[in-house]
Amino acid sequence: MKLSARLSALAGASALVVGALAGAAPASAAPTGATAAPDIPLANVKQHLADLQSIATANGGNRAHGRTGYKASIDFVKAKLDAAGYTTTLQTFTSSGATGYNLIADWPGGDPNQVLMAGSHLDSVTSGAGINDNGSGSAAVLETALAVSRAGYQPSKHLRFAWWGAEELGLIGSKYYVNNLASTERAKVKGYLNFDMIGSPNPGYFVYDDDPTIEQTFKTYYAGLGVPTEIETEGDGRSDHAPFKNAGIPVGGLFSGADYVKTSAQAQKWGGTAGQSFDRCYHSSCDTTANINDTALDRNSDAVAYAIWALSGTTTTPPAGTVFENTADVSVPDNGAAVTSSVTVSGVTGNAPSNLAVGVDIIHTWRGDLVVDLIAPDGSVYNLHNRTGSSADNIQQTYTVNASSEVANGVWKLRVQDKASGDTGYINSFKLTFP
Ligand code: DPN
Ligand code: ZN
Ligand code: CA
Repeated sequence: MKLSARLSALAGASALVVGALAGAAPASAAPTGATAAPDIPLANVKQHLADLQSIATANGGNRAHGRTGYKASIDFVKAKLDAAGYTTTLQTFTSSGATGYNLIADWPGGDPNQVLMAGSHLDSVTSGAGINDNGSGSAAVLETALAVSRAGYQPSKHLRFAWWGAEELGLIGSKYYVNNLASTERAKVKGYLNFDMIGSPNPGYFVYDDDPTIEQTFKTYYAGLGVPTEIETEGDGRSDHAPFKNAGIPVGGLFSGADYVKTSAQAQKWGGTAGQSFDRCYHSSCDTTANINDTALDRNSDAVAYAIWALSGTTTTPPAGTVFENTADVSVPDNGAAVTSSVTVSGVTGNAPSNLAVGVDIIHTWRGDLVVDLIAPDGSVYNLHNRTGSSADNIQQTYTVNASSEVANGVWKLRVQDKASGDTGYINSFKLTFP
C-alpha cells in the first residue's frame, strides 16, 4: 500500500474514534508499526555467488539448462531454503530434450489469496558461469528469502520466491510455471518482481516501468539513497516477468545493464566508464565472480528486500492509544439471551496486537450472573469473565487480550449473557485500545 493510501485509511478510522480520545486525530500521525526492511549483507550475497562459481567450475564451467551445473545450482539454493523453514517445490519440465527445473519456495503464512512473488533465473548460458547473468539476481533473492526467515517476518501477503530454469532458451521455465498455474491460482498473484542482472561491472540503475506501484517502490528506495535511476529499455519482455505480465499480473524489477553501452551522461551520474558496455562479459566466459560491481550488487540486494517488505503489507498499527469505543447502552435481559455491543476497527493493516486492551463497563447488580466474551471479527471467542465474583456488582475493568492471531480490521463485539434470574443491568460502554 502506498503511504498516502495508508494515511487515508487511518483518516477513515478517526471517524470511528469516539469517547475518551475523540479528537486525538490518528490521521495526523504516521503509521508507527511498519517493520523496516533489513539491510541485506553484501558478504552473504557474495558468498552465494562464490558458491555458484564453484558449482560451475566443478561442472564444466557453466550452469546451463540440461547440464549438471544447473541441477547442482538448484540443489544448492533449495537446501538453504529448506533449512530456513520454506516450503519448497521442484517443478520439472522438458526443453530441448533435457529436463529443466523451477524451484518455488513459499514462506508459510500471510493471506493465501494475496501472493507477492519475486524471482530470478538461475540458469547460465553454456559459455560461462553466469555470475552476473544471473547469479546476481538469484543470490539477492535467495538472501532476501533468508532474511525473511531470520526476521521471522509475518507480512499480510503470502510470500513466494522462484528460481527459473531455461530462461536463456527463451523464458522456458517461467512460461511453464505461469501456463501451468490454474486460473484461480493466477488470480491470487498480486505482483511479480524480477531480478535479472543486478551486479553489472559497469552498472546502470534501471527500473522496469510496468506496474506503477512497484516501479514507484523501487524509485522511492533509490531516491532515499540519492542515486538516480532510469527506466529499463534494453530489452522489454526479455526476462521472466514477461509471462506474468502477459497473464495480467502486475510486474516490476531492476536491471544494471547488459551489452548496451554506457553513455557519458550515464557515467556522469553513476560513475563507471562511458563508451563501454554495462557488462562486457555478458554471455561470455568472463562472467565470473570478477564480473561484479559490489556497490551495485549491494544497493540492488537491499532494494529487493525493501520492495518485498514494502509491497507485502507490513502490519501498520494506529498511533499508540487509539481508542475504538461504543458508549451506547445495551440492556442485558435477566437470565436471558446474549446481547452484544460492537465497535468497528479500520485503518489498521495486519493483525491485532498481543496486548489489546479491552475496556468493559457493565452496570449490573450481581456480576456473578454474567458471562462476558470478546468476539473477534472472524468469530473467535475470548472469554473475559465467567460468573465469578458473585457478591459484587458491576464489571468495570480493562482486560488485556492476546489478539495477535486476529486480523485487526472489522467488527469486534462484546457479548454479555445473564445466566441467573433476579439481578439485571446493562452494558454501559465497550472499548478497544491499541497499545
Ligand atoms: N534476460 C537477460 C538474459 O538473461 O540474457 C538479460 C536482460 C534482462 C536483458 C533484462 C535485457 C533486459
Ligand atoms: Zn542471459
Ligand atoms: Ca440476573
